[in-house]
Amino acid sequence: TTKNSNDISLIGVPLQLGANRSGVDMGPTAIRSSKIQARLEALGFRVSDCGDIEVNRLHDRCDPDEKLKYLAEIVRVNTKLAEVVAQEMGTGRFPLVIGGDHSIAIGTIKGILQHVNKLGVIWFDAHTDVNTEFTTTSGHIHGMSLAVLLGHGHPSLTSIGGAHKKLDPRNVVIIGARSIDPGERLFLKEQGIRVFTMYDIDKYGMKTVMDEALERVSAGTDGIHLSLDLDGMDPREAPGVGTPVEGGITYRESHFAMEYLHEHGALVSAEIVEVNPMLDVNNRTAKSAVDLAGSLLGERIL
Ligand code: HAR
Ligand code: MN
Ligand code: MN
Ligand code: MN
Repeated sequence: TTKNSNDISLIGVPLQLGANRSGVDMGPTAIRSSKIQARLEALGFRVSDCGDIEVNRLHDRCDPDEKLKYLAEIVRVNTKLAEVVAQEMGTGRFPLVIGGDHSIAIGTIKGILQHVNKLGVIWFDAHTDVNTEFTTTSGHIHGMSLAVLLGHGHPSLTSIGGAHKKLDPRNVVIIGARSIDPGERLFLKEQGIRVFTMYDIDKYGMKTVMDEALERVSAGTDGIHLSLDLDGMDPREAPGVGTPVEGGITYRESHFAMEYLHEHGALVSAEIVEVNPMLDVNNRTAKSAVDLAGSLLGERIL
């Protein structure tokens, strides 16, 4: 694995089809403009920017009743992404994927699973993204990516990178949840996934939450992946997201989580998703994303 790698591969994925809302496809540009590369280089990393995975712009409206909107193109992009992530990781580099909507977690994590057999995942998000085509009310695939990675969902999604490559629900935690659909509630319960909702963060504090989270994602695993959906943060501090939900994680709580995760070690990869510059205020959300990436990869206050 690439634990403690000094080399980072930055991979952009300007995909919006999983959210069916324009703007999030400009996330990689906004994050690069906020100087992510210089920021990581200042920490001593050698960063190579792999550029963007090509996405075909589909301007035709799809059927509003469709339960898997833009499935074919999302499968194609994620298949390519999984290949690129696996290839970069195979040369000992740390993949840092910048999106794009959260459906790209499918490609990112399937790519990582080619090298890390038992992977722990921290899913930082206001949502839980465990719908399937049978439970979704929106048809948006970004609301299904975690279910797919657990082996549940449309076969053309679950088979990306091999259907046997999947996450163990015991090694997955969700932090920051405050918008969960009825079908998702049932799924999370059946799968036994530990969800730290905003109630838990308020009640126990981020440190206690992170202690239990890290214990779960570390138990019997070979590495940890962070899937960072910026809508996990409070929309006052991260307004540039497609599906804001009030009452979120503060700027400081988010940073503490990143710093603490870095201190724990074992991080093998990360992705930053759902930054939508069209909805942003003075680029605040892209800047937050870069600040969080800094903390995650070793920046310290003192
Ligand atoms: N649960 C809703 C759906 O499935 C909303 C989903 C997601 N939005 C995200 N993902 N940004 O975290 O449509
Ligand atoms: Mn999400
Ligand atoms: Mn979300
Ligand atoms: Mn199952």
